[in-house]
Amino acid sequence: MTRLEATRRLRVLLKTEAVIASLGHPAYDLFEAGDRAENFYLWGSMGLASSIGLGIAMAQPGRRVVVLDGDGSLLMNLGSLATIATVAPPNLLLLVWDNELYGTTGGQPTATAEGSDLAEAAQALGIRQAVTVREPEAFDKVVDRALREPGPWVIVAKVGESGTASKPPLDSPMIKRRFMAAIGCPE
Ligand SMILES: Cc1ncc(C[n+]2csc(CCOP(=O)(O)OP(=O)(O)O)c2C)c(N)n1
Ligand SMILES: [Mg+2]
Repeated sequence: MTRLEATRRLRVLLKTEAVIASLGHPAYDLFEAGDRAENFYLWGSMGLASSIGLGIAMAQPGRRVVVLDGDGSLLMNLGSLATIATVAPPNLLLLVWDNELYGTTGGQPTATAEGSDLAEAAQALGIRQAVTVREPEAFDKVVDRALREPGPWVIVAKVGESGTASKPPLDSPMIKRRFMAAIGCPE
């Protein structure tokens, strides 16, 4: 399963969820899978998607929040898992696209290529519902569950590269304004 295939599978399950995509390929694939105003595409701030998602989940407990992180990005901000475990927002799903690479910058291997296990790290830090999936059917099943049942959830999806060419507009203020309006936040 490539990251784009997995993102497309997620897209069909989405309703009003806020979706925060980490910079680079995770954001490009989310845009390619289907733009929506509730999508927040990062163009920088590597590592901070999970922190942003945590804040939104805390501010809007009545809305599901999905974070699409990269393995390299989450590794830069691993402490975020401990904060998520401590705050334990039931409406947060952290989906990690683990391609074992810094794909966006040319494919340098990350620590997960050497065996570091991000789902085990999440569990060790106190997030009970943390799993790794590899197959599309298992992905659909656990994501569907995580969108309905209380979290926090961490789903590490082992994915291949996608080669997506399209990108969201390089206009962060517009992306922010549109997103804030879509989730009903005054600026
Ligand atoms: C602080 C910081 N360091 C490095 C970069 C350069 N950079 C942008 S995307 C990226 C790779 C991200 O890897 P990952 O999160 O695994 O996502 P992938 O590209 O593999 O989908 C890097 C190193 C950056 N933008 N900011
Ligand atoms: Mg990666």
